[in-house]
Amino acid sequence: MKFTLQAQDPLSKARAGEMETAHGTIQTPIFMPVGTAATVKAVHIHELVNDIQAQIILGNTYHLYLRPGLDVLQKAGGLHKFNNWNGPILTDSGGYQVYSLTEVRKIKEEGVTFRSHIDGSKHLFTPENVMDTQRIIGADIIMAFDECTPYPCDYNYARRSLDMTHRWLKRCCDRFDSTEPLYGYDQTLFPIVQGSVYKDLREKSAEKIASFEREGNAIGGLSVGEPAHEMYAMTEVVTKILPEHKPRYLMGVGTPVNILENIALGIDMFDCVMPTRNARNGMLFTKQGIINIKNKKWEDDFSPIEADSDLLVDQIHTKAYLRHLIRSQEILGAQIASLHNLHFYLWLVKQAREKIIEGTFYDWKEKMVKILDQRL
Ligand code: PRF
Repeated sequence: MKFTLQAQDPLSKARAGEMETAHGTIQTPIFMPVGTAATVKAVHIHELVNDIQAQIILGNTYHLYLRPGLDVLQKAGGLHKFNNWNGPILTDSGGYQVYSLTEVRKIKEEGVTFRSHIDGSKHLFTPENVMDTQRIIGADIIMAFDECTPYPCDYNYARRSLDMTHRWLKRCCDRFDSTEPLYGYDQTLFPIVQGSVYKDLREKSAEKIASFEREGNAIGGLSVGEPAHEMYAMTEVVTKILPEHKPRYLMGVGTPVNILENIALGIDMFDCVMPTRNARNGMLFTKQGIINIKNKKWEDDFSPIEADSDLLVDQIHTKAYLRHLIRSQEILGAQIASLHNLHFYLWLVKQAREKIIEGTFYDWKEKMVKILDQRL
């Protein structure tokens, strides 16, 4: 993987860059649609490619390992062949899903034992087997196995957890570096900074993570319920330490405002279920602000979903129609709203990139934050 910095905003730490992966080039800052179970929920690959020009999607080790399982994925020739997405894929390691989705789990030095949320069966994830699994999935960017601490988190727990995440990282790197890609496409491993909301732990973790000298770095453990100002404070502490010339990925973030503020702090990559999950409940992100399409206000509004959008479904369908579909729990409602929201998120990061290149990012960001904080 190669990362080139192309521009830096004069009034913030925002940057524009380009990442070359084995399955194609990504222009940063970028948002990665979440495709948990080998699909971006309710969105067809054809739409990702043609309607919204997604540049990279995310997959989840935890879900893919449980279903369809490694046997099927390996027989398919990897996830790219299985779902026919030919662009870059990043997989999360399961180091978050096992904590957020499973109830019975035990975290030990060896790894994490948990019960499947699907059938209750018992499994063990270790730094080593999670590397092997991501090799089999065939992701271009694979994530280290970490512990994402909850919020709030006791200082001593956060410190001990962090030390274990660092020991796990060494084991991840050893396994990754002694194995090869299975399908002829290069893969790269990103380590993850943790440390809850404690400045000294974040600094210690960022220094440790940087010392591994991988091709990119991630920040985890944020957007887990802490106030936004604490998230921004931690991003700022960490981006000061992580190397300039490597991509920085802030995991699981966030709202449009969170994304803009973190771009301003020097983050290059984001992912979040918000645009797709909230779409299914009727929350729409627009250039004018955030809408709940289920509101009575839209009952007889026959204007397009978004008049100045270049997305087909925004043009040909009305707010009243989408309101009806979502309220009736029609599958098509989820499809239209998900595509609309992903289109908005990708528009937002593309705009950010253009403004950074023009040197006008900061003022534009301030203006957009005011608009996107509003609920219409
Ligand atoms: N670790 C991993 N994946 C994640 C997170 C993390 O801390 C987060 C936190 N927002 C989202 N996804 N491995």
